[in-house]
Amino acid sequence: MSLSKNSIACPLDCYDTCEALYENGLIKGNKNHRVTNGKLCINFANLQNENFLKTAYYENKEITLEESLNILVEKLKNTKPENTLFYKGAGNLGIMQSITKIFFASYGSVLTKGSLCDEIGGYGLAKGRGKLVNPPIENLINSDVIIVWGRNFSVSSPHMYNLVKDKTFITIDPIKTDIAKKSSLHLQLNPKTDHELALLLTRFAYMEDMEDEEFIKNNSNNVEDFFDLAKEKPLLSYEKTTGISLTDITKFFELIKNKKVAILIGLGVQKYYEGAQIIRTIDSFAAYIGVHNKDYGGVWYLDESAAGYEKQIVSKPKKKIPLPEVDFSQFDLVFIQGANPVVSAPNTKRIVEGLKNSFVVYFGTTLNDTAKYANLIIPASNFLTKGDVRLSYGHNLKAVSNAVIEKEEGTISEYELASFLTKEFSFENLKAEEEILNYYKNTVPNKSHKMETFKFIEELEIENLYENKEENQYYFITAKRKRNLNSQFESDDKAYFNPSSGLKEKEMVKLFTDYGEAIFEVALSEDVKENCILTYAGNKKANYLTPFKKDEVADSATLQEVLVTIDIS
Ligand SMILES: Nc1nc2c(c(=O)[nH]1)N[C@H]1C(S)=C(S)[C@@H](COP(=O)(O)OP(=O)(O)OC[C@H]3O[C@@H](n4cnc5c(=O)[nH]c(N)nc54)[C@H](O)[C@@H]3O)O[C@H]1N2
Ligand SMILES: Nc1nc2c(c(=O)[nH]1)N[C@H]1C(S)=C(S)[C@@H](COP(=O)(O)OP(=O)(O)OC[C@H]3O[C@@H](n4cnc5c(=O)[nH]c(N)nc54)[C@H](O)[C@@H]3O)O[C@H]1N2
Ligand code: SF4
Ligand SMILES: [Mo]
Repeated sequence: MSLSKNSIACPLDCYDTCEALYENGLIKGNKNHRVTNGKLCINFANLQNENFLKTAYYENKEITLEESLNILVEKLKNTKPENTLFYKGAGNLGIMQSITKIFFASYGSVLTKGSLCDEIGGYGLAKGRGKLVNPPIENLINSDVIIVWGRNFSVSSPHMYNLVKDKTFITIDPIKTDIAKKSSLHLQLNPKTDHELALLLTRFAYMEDMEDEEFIKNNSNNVEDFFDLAKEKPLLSYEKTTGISLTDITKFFELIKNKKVAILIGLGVQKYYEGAQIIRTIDSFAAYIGVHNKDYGGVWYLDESAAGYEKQIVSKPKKKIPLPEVDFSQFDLVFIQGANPVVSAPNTKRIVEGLKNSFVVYFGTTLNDTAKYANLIIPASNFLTKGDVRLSYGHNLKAVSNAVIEKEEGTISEYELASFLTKEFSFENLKAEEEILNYYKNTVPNKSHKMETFKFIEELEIENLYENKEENQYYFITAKRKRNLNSQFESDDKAYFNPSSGLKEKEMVKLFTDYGEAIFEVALSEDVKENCILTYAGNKKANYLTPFKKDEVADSATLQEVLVTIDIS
């Protein structure tokens, strides 16, 4: 982290949390930020070239910022607070983005809980170990073998990958991803069978005498129950359900035996109704072979980036509703900040209908797909013009942002908007912006990745997708892509199939699920498993197919809990 006045944090929602330096109008990656290591990625370049919003709009007509703020105040004063919704996305992950929550919670708006992203997995991991803290980056560097499990490591965290690119990799993923191609072994499993694979690996670990007796003795008292769970099914049955041969499992153990092992778990394993149970089974396998609590290796996921800090931005909403289930039509006014639900939230048809039936205020930096449905658009000032701090969910370094250029006159920062509204409604003054930022800049968080107790998972109650899948149906995979950041920047709206599908390149197909349908252009790729369809994050059609149903415990999106059929009529 740099304390110089010209550092800029990349605001994008990304594991790497890079820091840049602004010098004479040029922006370069900070060489002293260990993860950034002097380089920035294509998405940072995309962000620099972004056509930032400079004007406010009301019913599609340009108005001044002041007019837009007056309309907002007027609307809020004439609407019942409980009929308003505050909806925040992940367009900018700086901590100051949450400041507006304080106002909307005091005003009485409904807020959201859960996420479209990682909460299911976070819940599952915390359940077994009480907290969610990644090991320090040094532990990754000190490992020999890295198991990349449901994460496209070299694409979704390119800088973390660069730090360890010479290690031995094993990838567990239905898609032959970039990191799978760089791996010594790729286990191309069927989607939503990771819990079974983890149990199978546990059986082999036992046979290989790889149980970490010391970790288990010191931290846990229920390993027998976990092992009983692993023994419930015959070994060979796992071969069929997971699609992984026992020969490949043998190779897996040849690669990890007597090695320092790191496991990087990504979103892929948990986009399902029982995703929390699935990830906990993986973590239990990891604990069984003793990956935890060492000075090397460990398990990484998207951690609670603010762990170890005292929360400086505290809001107390009266009511919260699960994010994936939000129905905008239930509200008289919705305030959408830093989000693009028309592309990123599940079940696009329902989202669009909802937006059409509410007064929509959009507060963002660009005219995105959601802004098209807004009655009132308030332009947020861009990342180069406002101070912020970014904590990372991928590693233990932070990045600091300074206002390095003057903001456009017609725009307003999140802090300025929150202060303005707070004054208009005569609510208690906000804490000073500098005070909040200085706290995060100067505080060394009090956190440790070491766990005091570990509770192995003892039972699984999972409805397997493979049990319900018809021969002509496909699993639905939706994953990140190099050249865009969720719905920001260019999009790839194609549906990727294996050539064995018999479809033709560029052919248009109608796909449907229990939740919706859309027409896609076909792209063929050997990288996609035969029984899967791949669409990338930011695909404008993908979420027509996804369920708005939350998972079983974490109020979060289950984007892959769905089977897809091709409409041949
Ligand atoms: N370039 C780029 N980087 C990004 C982002 C971006 O949009 N673009 N987005 C950022 C955000 S918001 C996040 S949350 C992170 C997420 O980054 P990742 O954790 O890498 O998540 P995904 O790319 O969604 O999915 C990872 C992998 O899971 C695989 N997968 C799907 N289903 C299954 C399954 O059932 N089992 C297993 N084992 N694997 C499965 C997919 O094929 C995919 O390769 O990336 C961040 N970084
Ligand atoms: N099909 C499918 N759907 C997905 C995913 C997937 O992989 N596949 N991934 C899911 C995941 S992991 C995530 S995290 C979500 C992300 O979904 P969202 O949180 O909705 O994020 P984005 O769609 O990227 O939209 C972010 C918007 O924020 C605005 N913005 C950027 N910077 C600022 C700023 O400084 N201030 C303000 N006020 N606005 C700003 C930009 O204009 C941008 O349009 O999508 C989820 N949806
Ligand atoms: S890798 Fe991620 S954090 Fe780093 S510059 Fe690119 S988008 Fe930003
Ligand atoms: Mo995400």
